[in-house]
Amino acid sequence: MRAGTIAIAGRPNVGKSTLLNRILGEKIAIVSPRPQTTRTRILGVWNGPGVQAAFFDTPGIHRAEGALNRRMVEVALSTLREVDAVLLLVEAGTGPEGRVEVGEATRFAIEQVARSGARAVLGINKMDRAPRQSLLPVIAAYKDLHAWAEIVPVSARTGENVDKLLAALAAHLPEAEAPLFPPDVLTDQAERQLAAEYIREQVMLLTRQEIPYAAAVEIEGFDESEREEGPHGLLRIDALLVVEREGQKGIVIGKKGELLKKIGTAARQGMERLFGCKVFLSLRVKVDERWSERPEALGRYLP
Ligand SMILES: Nc1nc2c(ncn2[C@@H]2O[C@H](COP(=O)(O)OP(=O)(O)OP(=O)(O)O)[C@@H](O)[C@H]2O)c(=O)[nH]1
Ligand SMILES: [Mg+2]
Repeated sequence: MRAGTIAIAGRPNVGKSTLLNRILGEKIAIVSPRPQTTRTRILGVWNGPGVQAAFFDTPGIHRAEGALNRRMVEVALSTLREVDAVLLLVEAGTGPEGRVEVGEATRFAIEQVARSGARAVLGINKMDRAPRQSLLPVIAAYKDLHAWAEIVPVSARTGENVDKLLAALAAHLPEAEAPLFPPDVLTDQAERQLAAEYIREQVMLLTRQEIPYAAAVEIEGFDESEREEGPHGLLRIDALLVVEREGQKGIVIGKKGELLKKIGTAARQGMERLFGCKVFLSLRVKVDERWSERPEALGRYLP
């Protein structure tokens, strides 16, 4: 068999986490239309016939400013150096008049992959948004920018070509006597970490301006004493939504607490699907002054 590790890398917002979820058929990585949604590396193990691929979803590679963003990019770049192969994702988009423009941010990400020396497959994501006839020029624009092992257009949203992409990646994994992970391992995230991420996802989706980037989530309680599969099971989760300034606290709570309630309800519904039982979520807000700029605070708030 073949078994190995694959980093899913690329600039922010190209669909890395969406693709991981699509490959696994399970939502283990949060997704939002905002860049810099993923803050840490997330393992997702995929088992196919004669192959096991351990994927690492990574934060978007960008020219980072601030302690939090620098830490995120470090995580992505160090993962590139540790894996058997890299899947670099870019977007299929074309510019005005159908011209293909490979932007500076994408070039920077390609440069980092080249530097890592890893074998790289290029995935051109969001092909559902691109007219068919534009795919060949897009491929042509990327072809000579790096010595790609393969180039595969794909849609993480619709699933088109994901099978082709998996086959292309599997071919570049080392031969192995045994899989790296037991067949029932899906991710390395603990359930309380997934719960925190589901809450943060709703903050990314439901708040604006600087709030999504000022928010972190801490799980204080995860009570499984009444947990069982099905409609009678109950999971009690106590969570803290951490923001950076007093003014942000008022904003996320909202008028009569409405915004916080909306965040909590949406997150709870997602968790109930994920955990397969009822969830009672208590969500409160705490201020930790400028946590994202303090390197020592990052260890606490990054899963
Ligand atoms: N049309 C289309 N949209 C997609 C596709 N894949 C992802 N998206 C959208 O692109 C946005 C970003 O998706 P993410 O999966 O969060 O992107 P990411 O690369 O993980 O982003 P970061 O974690 O911020 O680096 C979301 O709004 C997704 O719904 C796709 O194949 N087609
Ligand atoms: Mg992501």
